[in-house]
Amino acid sequence: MRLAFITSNPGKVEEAKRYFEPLGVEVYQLHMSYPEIQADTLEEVAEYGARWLAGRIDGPFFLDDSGLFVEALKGFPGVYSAYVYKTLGYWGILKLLEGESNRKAYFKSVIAYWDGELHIFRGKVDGKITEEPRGSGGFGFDPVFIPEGFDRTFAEMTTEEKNAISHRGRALKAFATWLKENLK
Ligand code: ITT
Ligand code: NA
Repeated sequence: MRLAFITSNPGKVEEAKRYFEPLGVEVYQLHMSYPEIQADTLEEVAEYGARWLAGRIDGPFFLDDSGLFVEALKGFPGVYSAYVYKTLGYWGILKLLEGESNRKAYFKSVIAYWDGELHIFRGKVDGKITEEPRGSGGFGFDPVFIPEGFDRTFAEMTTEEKNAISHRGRALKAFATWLKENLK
């Protein structure tokens, strides 16, 4: 089976592939833009996108909508993470947190899988925002995020290490486990 991952982000595809190879499912990147609505939750954004794409793509596909939620910023950038990353980058987050001692944050991923019906899988990881960026792996906000129980940023980890604990890794694991049960 071939499974399209609708995303503009090759880093996400890199993380996803490893979960499906063992199932004999080939995940490939399909860069197709879809409307990312302004909504309060990642779930709404993911679901709207998947339903919009459903009429336009043959075969099963999935997409992932993720966000970084910073406690001291009342959850910002959250659903605006992609926009904030493009405009301010992770430096913008460090700047907003200057002098702030509460560095708590979490990442959340919502995967929407369409196979004629919609299936939603979620993952979350708690952690904190660094004072300075560190590491060159991963993508996005990885250089400024340290997951709970670690002293390295996601950007200082291998893909395997990040996957084992990350928001996306957890959502992908739930998805791959479900798919294994439901593949005919
Ligand atoms: P899509 O085409 O799949 O939407 P995107 O990069 O725009 O790709 P999102 O809207 O889901 O993805 O992501 C929101 C932002 O959060 C975006 O700037 C990402 O780089 C960042 N982000 C998402 N997952 C991340 C992760 O695992 N580590 C670091 N940053 C992440
Ligand atoms: Na996006």
